[in-house]
Amino acid sequence: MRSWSGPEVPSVEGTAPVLRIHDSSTRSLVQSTPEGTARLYVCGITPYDATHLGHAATYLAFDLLQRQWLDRGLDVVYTQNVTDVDDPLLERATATGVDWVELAERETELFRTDMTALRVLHPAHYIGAVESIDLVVDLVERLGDAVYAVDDDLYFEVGSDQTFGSVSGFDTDTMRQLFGERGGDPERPGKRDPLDCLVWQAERPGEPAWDSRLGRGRPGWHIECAAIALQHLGTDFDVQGGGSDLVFPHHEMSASEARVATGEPFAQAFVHAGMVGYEGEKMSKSKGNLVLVSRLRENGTDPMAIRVALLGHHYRSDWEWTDADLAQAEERLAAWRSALATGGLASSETVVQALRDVLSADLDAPAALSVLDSWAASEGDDDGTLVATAVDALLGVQL
Ligand code: 5CA
Ligand code: ZN
Repeated sequence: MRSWSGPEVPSVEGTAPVLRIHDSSTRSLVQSTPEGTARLYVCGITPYDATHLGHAATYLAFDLLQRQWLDRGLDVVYTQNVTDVDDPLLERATATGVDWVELAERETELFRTDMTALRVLHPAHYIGAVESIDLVVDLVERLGDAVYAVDDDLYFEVGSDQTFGSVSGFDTDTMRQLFGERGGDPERPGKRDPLDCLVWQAERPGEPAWDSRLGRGRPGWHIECAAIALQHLGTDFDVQGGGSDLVFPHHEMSASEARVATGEPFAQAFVHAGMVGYEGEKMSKSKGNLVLVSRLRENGTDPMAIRVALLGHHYRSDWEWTDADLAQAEERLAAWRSALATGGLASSETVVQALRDVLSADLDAPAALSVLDSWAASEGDDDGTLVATAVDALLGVQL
């Protein structure tokens, strides 16, 4: 698929400390020490509705991660998928009388525009599920005896993986509950384990399907990300990312499928962004309680203010959006811009070092914004240009 055009990242004198980042699988901060090239996979959108602030916050978290790596002098290979065929997309297309391909293309295009406006770095490999069907078929075949049929559908047997559960660390009851809530089918008769997940779904009347060696059908969700990540990053890549609603079953299942197929670890760290809520609930397309990036943009909001508002919350926390977030971000941005225009500021080197320190400690963007607030209020004989470059490189904010 076509990616979007991301901004250039300027380089800043000096170097960042080693990144420590929270890994869900060990439930601890781990050091991220890729050699030369860092490899990142982030789960992309299911394009049946417009990008909301929850999506934007998650993609910004991984944008910050890449900026830290780049500041350390690493190259980054970034892969992201688009789940452009799946139940919620097909259901929305049917409900609104729109062709599912058109719906997916329209919402993916809007996502690209939103990401560009927010200055989010683009993936080198932006890959759709539909264009990856052959990869999925190959991977299902590599799973061998770990795959079995229920009617004409194919399932991955989680019991084939001794280390199943190592991503989430959840107990069986929690797994069963979340599996049922998040697209799984724990009650389906004929499965070897209620947690076994679909890898290939046989054609259903009125739904799209592709001919393959597995029969006519379409890919399951988790295997899609396993196949795309393995193809474009290989095994044991540095970070698998997404929102915390993907810890289980999605990231658990993809990692398990990939490990069974390859005999290698899937990723070194599993990094998850917290959930953004609105009006008392998780912001979600299915609930419809959305604040859309595109709507804010249409209303004339500066995309940099949206970016600052989102960076004002630590990527791992769950939080609720209010209009006050935007108002505060606009004030901050105005204060920083005015400081830069006026000059007479504290030493840029010290400020840049402080930004690097807080960002390398689990991407603490709120602390970075506080550093900038103090910088804007400081007095000295520095014109602030170096800080502006660092704010662009490390936080993606154009002053
Ligand atoms: N296509 C799959 C991943 S393969 C998917 O989950 N798509 S999505 O459109 O539902 O979500 C896209 C990304 O946004 C995921 O990483 C998801 O975890 C994240 N996300 C969804 N809702 C929120 C929210 N309210 N707050 C923060 N992140 C969210
Ligand atoms: Zn995914």
